[in-house]
Amino acid sequence: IVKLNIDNKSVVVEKGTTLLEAAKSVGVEIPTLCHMKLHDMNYENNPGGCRICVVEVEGRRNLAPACKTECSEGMNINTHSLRVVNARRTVMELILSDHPAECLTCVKNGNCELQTMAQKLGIREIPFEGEQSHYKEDKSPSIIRDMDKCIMCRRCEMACNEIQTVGCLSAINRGFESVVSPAFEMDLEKSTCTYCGQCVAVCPTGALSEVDNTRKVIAALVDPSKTVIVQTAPAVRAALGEEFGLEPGTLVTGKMASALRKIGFDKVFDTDFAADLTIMEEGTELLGRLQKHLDGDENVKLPILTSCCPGWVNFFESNFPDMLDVPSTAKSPQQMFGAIAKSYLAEQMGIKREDMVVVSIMPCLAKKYESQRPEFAVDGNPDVDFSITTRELAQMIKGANINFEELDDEDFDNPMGESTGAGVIFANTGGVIEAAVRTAYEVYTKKSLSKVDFKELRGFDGIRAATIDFDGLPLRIGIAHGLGNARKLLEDVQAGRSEFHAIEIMACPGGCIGGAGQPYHHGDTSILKKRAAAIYREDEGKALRKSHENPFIVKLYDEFLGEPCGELSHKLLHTHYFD
Ligand code: HC1
Ligand code: SF4
Repeated sequence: IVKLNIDNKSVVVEKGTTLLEAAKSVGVEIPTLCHMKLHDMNYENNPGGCRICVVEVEGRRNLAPACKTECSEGMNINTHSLRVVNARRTVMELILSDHPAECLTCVKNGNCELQTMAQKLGIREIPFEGEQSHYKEDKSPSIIRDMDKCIMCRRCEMACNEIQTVGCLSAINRGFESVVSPAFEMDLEKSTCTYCGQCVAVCPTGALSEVDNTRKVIAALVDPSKTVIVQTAPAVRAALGEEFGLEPGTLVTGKMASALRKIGFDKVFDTDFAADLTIMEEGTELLGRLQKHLDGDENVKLPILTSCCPGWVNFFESNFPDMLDVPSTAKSPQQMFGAIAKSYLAEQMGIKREDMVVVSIMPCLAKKYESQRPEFAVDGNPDVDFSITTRELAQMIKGANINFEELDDEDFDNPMGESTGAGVIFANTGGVIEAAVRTAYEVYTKKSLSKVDFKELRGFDGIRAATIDFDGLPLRIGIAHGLGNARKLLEDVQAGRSEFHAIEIMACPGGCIGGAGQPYHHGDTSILKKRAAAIYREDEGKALRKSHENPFIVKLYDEFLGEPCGELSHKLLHTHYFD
């Protein structure tokens, strides 16, 4: 334990605590551009690079970086002396001297930590004439790298290497030339990037951003020959409100449906419907493999792995090419939605496939890439035409001058807008497998579940395990969120020592509620927990909470698909993987 004073407040902290953390514990926020701690997840980026966090330590000649200075007994710290403020301004002016002054048109305008800091420090001119760096722009189907805007905070490296263990981004070159890049300055598209986008989620500037598809969506909306329908992912409703100043965890499902109609979509549907459909297919696949296993088939692939997260799919395709037959073959709900919309629904609506445009609103950057995978198209016409993020939708709503807060709640359209609570909870880590258990239990045991909440599958620990009693059969379930955690479970499967029957994996910390297309959390990961709680509230409030009870899913199988994992389902709703 050490005692010290920070801005005349006495502070008691554990030995080894940095001044930055100690100050925070008494409500003194020392500004920084590079440091980021994801508290609930035990990840910290602390390269000590930006030097914005300098403070004055009584008795020392030099200012000290608060992020790299440990507290010691009796220290007297001043975090805002004139000398400190002047030093911060100079540091900021130097950082800005080689930063493109493109704020007006930058994707991060209004959300940029560099811009906010410049404003906070009252920077009005840049006295240094800096050389501008010029790197090539790198545009993948999901992510744009504009490294002229990189301030070398290294947060993206933490996300890519420590959280995700993808190992795609690292600093290359030296001095002024240094930049964060894939190896050999390769384009992201040629690298092992999974497009999870967690680098984008933590980037303080516009150096890393999502591909903006809103112009293409608007062009489709104004084209009278097109019927434009939209699907909204489960996680969007729990976060969109943040873009309009609402408290994190505010559910805006009804306002979102209303806004989408005002924007001009012809039909407003819900990806949750397709999540219910995914459970029918994936649940049937799980029970099929389980039965074979119980019958003594030694070749059956268990555990089955969920396959709805395209970041995760990209990860196993690159990192575990010897295991491509282990994951479920079920397409993601986004893609199931597109496949059904452009076959069954188009026929019902009496329109040609090529005259229907399917737009998805996703919390995710990898979904942009997923929608462009060639296997998800018929004669070059994609099942999902454009995928946009929660942030892009917020932009469209603001651009259309819609007063979001005052919108009345509206319902989704039918038939593809009806969903159960099981579809909703896909948004949270553990939710996909909980939804699968609700259906698989009833199909397997032929008994009705008295309680559908499987709290043992919920939570935020990176790796979780639970056993569910299927009427005498103990079904062992594993859950991982974050690809680094997934890697650990996968290595067990690869080595033949996994005890699980089924594993759910989502690439983003928290699952889709923590997707990289959601409103920026700026390191405050408590926001993810509030979104998760909102999703469980929506589930609890639903009249139906098991996917197989969704009446429109029942009708879809009766009228069109036949049975889960049947011939037509296989053609439309299942896929295969590539190394
Ligand atoms: Fe997800 Fe899914 S839950 S992957 O996170 O299975 O993106 O929300 O839409 O497809 O349903 C994302 C969310 C989403 C799919 C569903
Ligand atoms: Fe996308 Fe969700 Fe996977 Fe993240 S967890 S990559 S948001 S699908």
